[in-house]
Amino acid sequence: MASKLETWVDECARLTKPDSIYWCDGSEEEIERLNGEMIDAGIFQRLNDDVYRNCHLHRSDPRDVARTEHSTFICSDKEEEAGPTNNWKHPDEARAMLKPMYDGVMKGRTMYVVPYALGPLDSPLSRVGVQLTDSPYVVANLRIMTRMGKAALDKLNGSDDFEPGLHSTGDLNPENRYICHFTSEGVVWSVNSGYGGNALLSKKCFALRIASARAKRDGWMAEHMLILELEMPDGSLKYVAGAFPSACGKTNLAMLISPLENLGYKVRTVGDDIAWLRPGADGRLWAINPETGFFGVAPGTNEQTNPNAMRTLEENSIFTNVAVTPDGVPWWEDKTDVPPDNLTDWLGNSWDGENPAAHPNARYTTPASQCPSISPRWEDPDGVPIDVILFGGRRASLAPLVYESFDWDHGVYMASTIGSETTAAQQSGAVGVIRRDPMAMLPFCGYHMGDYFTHWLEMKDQLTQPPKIFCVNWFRKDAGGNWLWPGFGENLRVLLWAVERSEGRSGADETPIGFLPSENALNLDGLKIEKTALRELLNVNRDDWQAEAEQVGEFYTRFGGRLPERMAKQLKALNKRLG
Ligand code: GTP
Ligand code: SPV
Ligand code: MN
Repeated sequence: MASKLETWVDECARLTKPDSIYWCDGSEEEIERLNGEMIDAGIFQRLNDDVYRNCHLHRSDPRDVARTEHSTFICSDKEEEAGPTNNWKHPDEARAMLKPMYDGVMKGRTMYVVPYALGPLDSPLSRVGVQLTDSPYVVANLRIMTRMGKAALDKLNGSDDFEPGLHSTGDLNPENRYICHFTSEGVVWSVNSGYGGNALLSKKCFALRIASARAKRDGWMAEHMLILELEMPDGSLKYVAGAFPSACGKTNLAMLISPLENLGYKVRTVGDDIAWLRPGADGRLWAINPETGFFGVAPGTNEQTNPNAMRTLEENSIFTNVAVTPDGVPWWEDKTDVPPDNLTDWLGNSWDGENPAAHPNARYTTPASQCPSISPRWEDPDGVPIDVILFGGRRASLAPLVYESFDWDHGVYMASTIGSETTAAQQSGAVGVIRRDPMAMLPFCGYHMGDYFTHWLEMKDQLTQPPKIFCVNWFRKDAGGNWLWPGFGENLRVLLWAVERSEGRSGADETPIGFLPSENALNLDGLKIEKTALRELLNVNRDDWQAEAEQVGEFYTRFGGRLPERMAKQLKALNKRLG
């Protein structure tokens, strides 16, 4: 009898009608052949092998350069299950709409069957997925981002227990773009996009949206989090997880270079985007990075801000929508102070020197194993025990550099309120309005956000040694619009305070919003920062926080009866403390 996998591949092939079907094994020969075919087809451009060995440039369709949240749907049986923060379509309606789009869509193309594993193969948390796609570019990306090919198929070993995802780039028409998650069956259908989180179904679709719903059911967590390892001068290892909204600094924090290395503080990388966490037998929260690569924001990445990323992406990497020099060296804004001459921009035109040379969401896809700061424990099947969880957004005002929650419930409350201020760069809405992005999961929570809050609260019952929860904000600005905090590597100083607090060391002052570092509690050794800037960074303005609490109250009304009572209680208590 045919296995579920064979039956499903056959069914999808009858619908999409590819010329051929190819099962990926993940081998070296396979990727070399695919790269060659993509170069011949103009999908890939080989970069300069002297400086970027075995690297390729891909220019996506200019209408297909980022995730599209308005075309992303949770197709649960009932609308209520998707909640107020997700787009919803009835599964029958979604299937009826999508089937004609898939009908014959792969004619003249190859259907790649891509088995992949999320998480170390021998981890209790790991899962196998299989993506069907007509995009060799997607195959090449999945080979870097996941444990792709034979190893995953061997792990599956003929069983039915895999995550099925059907993907076609179709005609890339944004009007007909859909990323649909059938949450009750755990199936994803994605059509008319070839980009990142829309098309690499392992990433946001399975490792977050589908996994978050499973995690709620089965008592674990799938989160939009980096994981880093901090070695203390006594050699002990501390683990920090951090959730920041997209393009708000996870990759940079995960790879930071310690400015206090001479004092024995070192930072290593475990993951930069997604964490799967489960309670261990010891009552601690253990985390794995389900991925094997980084799909990182290129612009802004340079020798000063993130040298570890710069070293990682020098080999075996894919660059999407960056600019390129005549001799095949990739370039993006702020890679160097002065742009090189005669650049070709991300659209393939001679760069005009005015518009961005690289698309602002240009990305590199690069193997985690090449990262100089990768932790020896990054593939530990048990994961790493988390001591500290950070949440942060981009707040030009209000939110201090760091503050600590009073307890778990208060931490979950704080996490539910994070977000970023809209700026003049955004098209609609008044400047200074907050886009709330609870736990940085707004676009990635596969079920009702109110139930997700409940899940967070209830996880505490499984933990005798829960991580301590903090909020951070690297993005506070002065009246002139300048960053008050240097950020990047210097963020280590905040990590240190948080870790010390988790051990019951280091000083803190109680304020209405939480504990803040007391004077001299932050290690500022060797850092030049004005006293006034520091005071501003650690200031809690009661009037502003009262206004903030009012806005949170408005935000909470969206969740109606599904807002946990314990969260409403936290808001009430905050209001009381603010007087
Ligand atoms: P996704 O991959 O979209 O989930 O993003 P991410 O959270 O990994 O974001 P990333 O680390 O790529 O950072 C995105 C932007 O934030 C870049 O422009 C960085 O230069 C900027 N950034 C990161 N850390 C800091 C910091 O500490 N201070 C300041 N001012 N900017 C930062
Ligand atoms: C994000 O948007 O949070 C990303 C990039 O990490 S993507 O994979 O496109 O979702
Ligand atoms: Mn992300």
